[in-house]
Amino acid sequence: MTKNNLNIGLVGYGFMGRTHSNAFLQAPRFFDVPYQPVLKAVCARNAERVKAFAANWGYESIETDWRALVERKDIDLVDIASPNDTHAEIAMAAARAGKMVSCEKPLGRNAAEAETMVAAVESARVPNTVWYNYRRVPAVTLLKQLIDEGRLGRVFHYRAQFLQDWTISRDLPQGGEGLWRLDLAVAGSGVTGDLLAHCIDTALWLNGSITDVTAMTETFIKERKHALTGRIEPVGIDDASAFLGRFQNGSLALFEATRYARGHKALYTLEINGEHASARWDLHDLHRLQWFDHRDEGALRGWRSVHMTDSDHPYMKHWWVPGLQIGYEHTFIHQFADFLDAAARGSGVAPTFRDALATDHVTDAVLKSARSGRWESVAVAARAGAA
Ligand code: SOE
Repeated sequence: MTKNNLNIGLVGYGFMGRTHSNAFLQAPRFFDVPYQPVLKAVCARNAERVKAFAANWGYESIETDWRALVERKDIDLVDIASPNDTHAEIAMAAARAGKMVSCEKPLGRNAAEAETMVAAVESARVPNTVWYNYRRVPAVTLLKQLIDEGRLGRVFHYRAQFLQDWTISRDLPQGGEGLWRLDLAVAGSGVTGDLLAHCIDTALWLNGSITDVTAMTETFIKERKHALTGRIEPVGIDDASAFLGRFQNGSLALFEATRYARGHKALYTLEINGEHASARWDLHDLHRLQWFDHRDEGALRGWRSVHMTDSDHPYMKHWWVPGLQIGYEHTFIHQFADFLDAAARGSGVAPTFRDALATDHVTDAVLKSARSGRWESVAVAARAGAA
C-alpha cells in the first residue's frame, strides 16, 4: 500500500539534528509506520554547513531562516533541534501555521515559556512531542510496564543521577555553537534543565508527580570567556544540581546531576524501591534491567540482570535476533515510530508538550529552592483550555 508522505523540516544541525535525522530515516525501515517520512528541508544560519549537512543526510533543500521553513506549504512536521532559546518562537509559529511539532528537551527555558508553547500546540490541535528519548530505552519501557502491573507494590524510594565531566576545564569558553549549553541566556539553566530534566521526565512517567523539593546547585567555575563576545564573563548556569523531594504517591525522591563527576561521561542511573521489588537501570549498560523480587524463592532470591534482547521485550521484535542488543540512537527511532502512529490518529505522543511542561515545573521549583534555601512546592500546570 502506498503511504502518504510526511514532509519534515528540521531546524538545527548539531548533535540532536543528527539523532533526529537518523530516526527519520530508520523508523520506516524497521517499523510499519503509517507515513513515509521525507527529509524535505533542513534549516540553520550557516549556509555552507547546512548544505553539507543536507547532502550527508539526504535533505532535499535548505533554508537559512526558520521563518521561511515554517511558512513553506510543503512542510508537515517542524522538528526543533536548535538551542533552547529558539524553541518557543519556532514551536509557536509552527503550530500557528498548522504544522505538527517535535521539540528537543527541555521544552522551554522555564515553565512560563513552556506554558506558551503548550497553549500554542493545544489551540492549534497539532500533534506534538518532546524528545525525552530515554523513556524508549526498552529496559525503561519494560520497567514502566512492570510498575503499571503493580509488581513493585507500594513505592518507597526513587533515586536518579545523571553524571558527566565535560565542563571541568576552566579554559572551556561559554556560548557559541557547541557550547551554548554553558550560556544561561541561551540554555535557561545548566545541568538542571539539561540533565536533571531527563531524570525528572522519566521519574514523572514511572512514579507520578513530584510535589515538593529542597535543592542545592553550585557553579564551580564562576567566570569563563564568552565565545561570542571574546570577554571573560560571569557564568550563570548551574554546574551541579541536587534535590530531595516527595512524590504524590508518598515515596521519597533523591536526584543529582553534574558535569563535574570526573570519569563519568553520561552516567544516567535510576533506581526504584517498592514493597515487593526493586529495579535499577544504567545508561552505560542500557540493554539491561536489574530486577530484584522479594517474592522469589528464598534460597535463589537475588538481583537478576535481564538482557533486553528478546522479541517479547519492548520494541525488540523490530530489531535483530535474541542476544543482539541495540543502543542510544534507537531510542529516537522508537519515539519517532510511535509519533507517526499517533499522528496518523491526529494526536501527539508522550511526552507531549503538556507532559514536558510538568518537567519544567519541577526544574523551576528546584532552581527556586536552590535560591531560597527552603522547601518549595511544584506548581501544577493549568489543564488544557482552562486558561
Ligand atoms: C549534554 O551533554 C547532553 O548531550 C544532553 O543535552 C542530552 O540531552 C543527553 O541525553 C546527553 O547529554
